[in-house]
Amino acid sequence: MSLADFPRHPLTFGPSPVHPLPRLSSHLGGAQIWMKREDVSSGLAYGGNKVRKLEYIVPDVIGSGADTLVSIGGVQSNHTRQVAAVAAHLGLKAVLVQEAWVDWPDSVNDRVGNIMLSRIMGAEVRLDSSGFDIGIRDSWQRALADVEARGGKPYGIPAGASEHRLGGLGFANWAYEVEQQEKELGIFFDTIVVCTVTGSTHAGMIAGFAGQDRPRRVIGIDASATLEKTRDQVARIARHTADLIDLGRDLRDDEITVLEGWAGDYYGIPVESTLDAIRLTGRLEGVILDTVYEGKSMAGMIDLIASGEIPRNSTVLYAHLGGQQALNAYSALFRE
Ligand code: 5PA
Repeated sequence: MSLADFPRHPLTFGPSPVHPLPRLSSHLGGAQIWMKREDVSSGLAYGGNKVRKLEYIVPDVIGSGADTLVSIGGVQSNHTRQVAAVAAHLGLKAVLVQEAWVDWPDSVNDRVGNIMLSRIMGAEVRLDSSGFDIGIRDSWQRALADVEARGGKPYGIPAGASEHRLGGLGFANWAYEVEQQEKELGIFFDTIVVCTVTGSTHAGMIAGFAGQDRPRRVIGIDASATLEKTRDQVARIARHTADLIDLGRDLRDDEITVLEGWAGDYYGIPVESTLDAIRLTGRLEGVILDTVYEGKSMAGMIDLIASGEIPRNSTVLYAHLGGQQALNAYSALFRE
């Protein structure tokens, strides 16, 4: 099967916008930087990268006859907010396990931003004290069993929709979309930069780009400081997705690049380079990044350009995956 043979339930406005960042590019004195905007590509609760993944999962949900989506993430998970929005849009219920992935002292952490939006959209939100983990969790299995026990029909979506059989397809499609946009713009992005945590965004891109004629670098920036686990998960999902879409060859190890150095010590805790990258992008371009994900991948891209690791004659595409909704839980960091 090729990607086009998989059913896709549109949840986005169409291809996500692509635009240059001229002031950031000239500030860094080198590579031409463009951005592709998953944060403004859907009308469902501010969108983000999970909406695109869910486009390929929804047909399976509908086919299963489920009445409740059950998913999991941290208290400020963007993923669970997008699951809540898609459930509302489809007329389904949502049960969301929100774990204590981030030891963050902000007193409104469990009230504002993503979790507030999920509550507004009618999701059943369950706070759980477990820490960060991208694997399959007991609390999620329990939530699935509880829905069944009360007579519902649950459909499980794991963290970030990554450990789902179809989780990589959305961003394989992103790679095709980029190729199409390049033709229209008369441009070629030789380097893609993307934030990586549960892995299927980056993995889907790798599988999608691997089938294209002209090679390019897809650089994943680790944002959770659990590098080995992340790298394994990205490799596994990339290979699985490549098989699903009949790539017709094995992915090479050098096609799977996850770089560390900008996550700080913990998932969800920004470090100085994160805050610098957020301020720089805000002040030069009026584009907002968050403290958990995009601030860290932007910090990585800035350093890679400054060091020449991404050459000055490169044309770079930064994937903006959304996530600004969590910023209100980090207000103390931006008082000055
Ligand atoms: C997330 C994920 P992957 O999980 O597919 O690697 O994507 C990383 C990522 N940027 C990058 C933003 C804004 C994200 O929300 N978020 C998770 C969540 O629960 O929100 C899955 C972790």
